[in-house]
Amino acid sequence: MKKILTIAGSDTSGGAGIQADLRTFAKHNLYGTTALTVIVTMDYQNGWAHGVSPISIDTIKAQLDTAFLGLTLDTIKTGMLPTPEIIDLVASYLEKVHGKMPIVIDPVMVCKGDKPLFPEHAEKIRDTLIQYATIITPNLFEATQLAHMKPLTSLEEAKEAAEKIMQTGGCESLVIKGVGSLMSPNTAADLFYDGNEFTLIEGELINTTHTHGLGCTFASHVASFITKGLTPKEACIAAKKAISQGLLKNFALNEYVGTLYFHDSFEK
Ligand code: PXL
Repeated sequence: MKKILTIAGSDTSGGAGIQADLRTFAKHNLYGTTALTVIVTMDYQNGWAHGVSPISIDTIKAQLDTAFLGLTLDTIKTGMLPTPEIIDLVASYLEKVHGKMPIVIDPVMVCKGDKPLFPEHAEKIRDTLIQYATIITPNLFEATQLAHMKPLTSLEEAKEAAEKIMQTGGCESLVIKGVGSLMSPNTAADLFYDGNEFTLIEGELINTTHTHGLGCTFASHVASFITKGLTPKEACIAAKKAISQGLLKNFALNEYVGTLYFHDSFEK
């Protein structure tokens, strides 16, 4: 059975993080293994404010040694890496396997809202991590930060951001999620770029705020489809379809947050 290691955080509410990752891998009949970087909690009595508790470096290292030394990995996916030290540690492990297996980096920078988890988060991810990626999956905010640009306002600017990220970061490919919201009329398009050509991946526009965990789930689908033999571009197209199906059946977790349903199975 093919194995994916997710190096990511625990979302106690269950919609995002390793909970979303493992659920998605399972839907693909892939074996998920984890290195937990942080535990995220939510304060129900305080507007669902997020608490972020990083795991100690020693414990993360022990988990990474477990996976890298003790398991035969096929693919690696990263999610929330909440401190510069944790990013450095993860990068040192990715360096060892760079070129030997696909690496999918979801450059998670915020928990809720638009405040990065620490100052210079984007620079740290860009300068330390992205060079090892087969593909990175930023949303509009993350792409803006990684490209060091003002908030993106058009598809042309999104393309400029993609080129900048690739030049400075050095990833093999990237997909900027949600560029359709910059287009008129609004669409649900994502922008894939492999350094040569841009592909606009259109999806169904589904009007809901129940989108918690969407980014983690998308990146996990991408990692899963790549593990099953699709190219990064094909994987993004397939992941987009899977996400649309999940969003059509979105549901509320409580009055603050809702998430997407997970479709029963995703064959290639
Ligand atoms: O969606 C970003 C994200 C990633 N990882 C974890 C999270 C969240 C958002 O809450 O909790 C663990």
